[in-house]
Amino acid sequence: METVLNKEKILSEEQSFWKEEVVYQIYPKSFYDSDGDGIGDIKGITQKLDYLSNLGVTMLWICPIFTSPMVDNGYDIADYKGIQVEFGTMEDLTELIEAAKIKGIKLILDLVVNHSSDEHAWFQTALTDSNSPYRDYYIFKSGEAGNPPNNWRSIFGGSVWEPVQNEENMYYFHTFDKKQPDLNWENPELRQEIYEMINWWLEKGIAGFRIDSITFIKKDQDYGNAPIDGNDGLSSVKHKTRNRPGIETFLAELNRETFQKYECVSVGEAPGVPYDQYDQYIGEDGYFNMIFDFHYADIDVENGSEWFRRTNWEPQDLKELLFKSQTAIQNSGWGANFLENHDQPRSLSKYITDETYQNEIGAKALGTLFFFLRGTPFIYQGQEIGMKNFQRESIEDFNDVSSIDNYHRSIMEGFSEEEAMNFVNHRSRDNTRTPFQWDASENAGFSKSNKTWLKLTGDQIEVNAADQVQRPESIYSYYQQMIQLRNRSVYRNALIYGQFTPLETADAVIGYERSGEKTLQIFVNLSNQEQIIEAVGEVLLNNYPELTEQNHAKILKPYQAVVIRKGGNHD
Ligand code: TEU
Repeated sequence: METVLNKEKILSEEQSFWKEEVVYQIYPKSFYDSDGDGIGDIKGITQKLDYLSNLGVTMLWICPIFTSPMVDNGYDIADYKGIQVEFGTMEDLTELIEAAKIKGIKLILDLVVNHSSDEHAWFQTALTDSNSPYRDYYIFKSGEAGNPPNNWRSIFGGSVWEPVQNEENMYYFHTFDKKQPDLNWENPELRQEIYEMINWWLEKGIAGFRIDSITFIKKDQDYGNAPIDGNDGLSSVKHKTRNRPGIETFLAELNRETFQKYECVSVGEAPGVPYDQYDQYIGEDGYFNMIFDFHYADIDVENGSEWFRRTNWEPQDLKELLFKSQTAIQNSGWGANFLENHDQPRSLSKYITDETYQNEIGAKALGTLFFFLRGTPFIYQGQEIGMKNFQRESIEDFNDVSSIDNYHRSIMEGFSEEEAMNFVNHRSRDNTRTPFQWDASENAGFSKSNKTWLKLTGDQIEVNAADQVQRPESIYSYYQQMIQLRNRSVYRNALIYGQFTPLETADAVIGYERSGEKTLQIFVNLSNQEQIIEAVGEVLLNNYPELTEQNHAKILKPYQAVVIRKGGNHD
């Protein structure tokens, strides 16, 4: 495997606090419900800080908690400086920030500025008064001969254009749901309002932001039609609005006016950025400290938002994508590594293709694979106890707008209802949004009442935190050990700042090296067959009780994963 490494960059690897963090992502609606309304809340997070601190994480990313009609569970913000009632109050948030700080845990929030909610005061004014300055905070356009201004399809299905009531032939633009109108970044006043809001939050003492959908803020100003790419006669909005020329001006300004002024962390959600542009995003003067790369997260579908185009991927494909990603990021800057998030299915169900191993062995193997990559690891709630996808039978059981859209689009593309349901079960964003499984009880200990806003996954008897925290060989305990090894052992320097180098292995094994003062090798067998590896050294972490040696080689059992200190004791 050919790897081009920027040696100078690696030698001068700069130390930064955000490179050393272990981040835990919280979907607040589903984490812990402290007041019995069936919806998780901020106090619920504060009450579970011991659990998080015992796990060893050092930073929390909390998905949107701002005032919102909750059409997209908070990614539709009606007041950027308000807290959504069911999540609690600003006092609750301040209390959480303080309590977390005592435990050495920082907090980052979600910054959603590609769009707002249609219930935001700006949009309401824009709608009711077409002469108001707020009209230009959004994107309004006249239709063409009774049709919308163009043929773009929104990410959640249907046209990106929604007719404006009581105004003939007038539409507003939305990349996502129609209740999420896009903000018009071309307007300098709007941009200043956004920067002021960001700085207001940073002054409050949060450690930074994860920045939502940020590659969508620049739209091709011709607003021209694009080639039809589906049976609905539309063309994905991505072609003309994702990472488009001109975005560099907005992103550079955003960085200059906000993040750069603070000792904060900025993590961009940046799908659609080609590797040859990573320098601009995460290079020395990059717009962000790090970005999420989705190239391998979406390995099971041809296009992240079209779940009916499933692929038949092999471990070798994942390996190639992963190495390509790591190499590109290493050449430019720093990455944010993840197995799961609130938009993805559960990793055990996605990456472990033999169901027999969608268990503690499989979960630890995947943990090992991602956790020691170069970059800051992000653990998504429930991943550390091996939560899996559900199997729903009716589309009625879904809350996620994208699941409902993909179900109907699959049928429109010619698939049966059964096939459509199968696609949605595999990919639904609800898979990672079900209530956290705290214990084996009927509501999994998620809420003080028996209510839950979303149906449980249902396997809390086998998979729950109460069982795992007290069991030394559990997935949770294994994650504790991984965090310990990365952040608090003599291998810290190698595992955080060390160089990433791919290793030559059998197709089904992913192997890589992290080298700093010491050198560690990570091997993960992603198949249900035994695989031979060549490695010499002390085993530091293993998801099986032992590692078989045979004629100077080592044999990995199905889905076995090991971390080895290269060369043994004298290295
Ligand atoms: O998601 C943006 C988005 O487009 C993702 O669906 C992305 O394309 C995909 O993950 C790549 O595989 C963000 C939020 O994470 C999501 O929850 C929101 O629904 C969306 O923005 C709108 O705010």
